[in-house]
Amino acid sequence: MQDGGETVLGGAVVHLGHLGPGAQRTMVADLREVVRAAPLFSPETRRGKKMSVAMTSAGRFGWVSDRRGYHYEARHPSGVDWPPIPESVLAVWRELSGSARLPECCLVNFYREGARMGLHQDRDEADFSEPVLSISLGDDALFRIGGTERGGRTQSLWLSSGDVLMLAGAARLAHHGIDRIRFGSSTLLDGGGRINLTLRVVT
Ligand code: MD6
Ligand code: FE
Repeated sequence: MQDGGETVLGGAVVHLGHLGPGAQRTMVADLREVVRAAPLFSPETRRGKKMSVAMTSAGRFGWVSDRRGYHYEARHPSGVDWPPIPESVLAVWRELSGSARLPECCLVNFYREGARMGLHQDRDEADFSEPVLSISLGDDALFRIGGTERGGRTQSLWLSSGDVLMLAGAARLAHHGIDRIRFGSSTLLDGGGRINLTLRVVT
């Protein structure tokens, strides 16, 4: 572990540089196995627009988006079970989440050049007293966070590889998104890009 301290942005707690280079590489190797079992796909929004981010999941539930809207599914679109959440990822949850439960979904978001994620809330889970924890790997990303209500003031922060961000308590339902990535800013992933993992208790 190589901790660069903590900062708070709009109620989100960010553990800067929580994962050192070795831990990041181990996690990427574990994620290659996840993607081999459950390949990345590009979901459509409810309006039928392709998302710029490619996704897959690990755990008991995976997060999917299609014409029926956003929801959790017990299987990958190919019909296979989602692979288990890697131990290297669970270790971060155990260390930082403060939760007595384990995550039931690890959503894997992959950002290629030009990918972004619009402002949204994570609200498809049953228990908002459980935190959502996210891990950034690869290229830097401009993270934006606002309040629980739409349309308020927002604040931004560049997230780097190894940073861990937590939405909990009053910030659990804050709007947030990724405006852009600095493609090629990290050498962690061959070919560049960014991986973001979000860990959630679903039920
Ligand atoms: C991303 N993150 O960093 C998008 N959600 O690519 C999220 O959507 C997110 O960072 C919930 C909690 C933390 C997050
Ligand atoms: Fe989110």
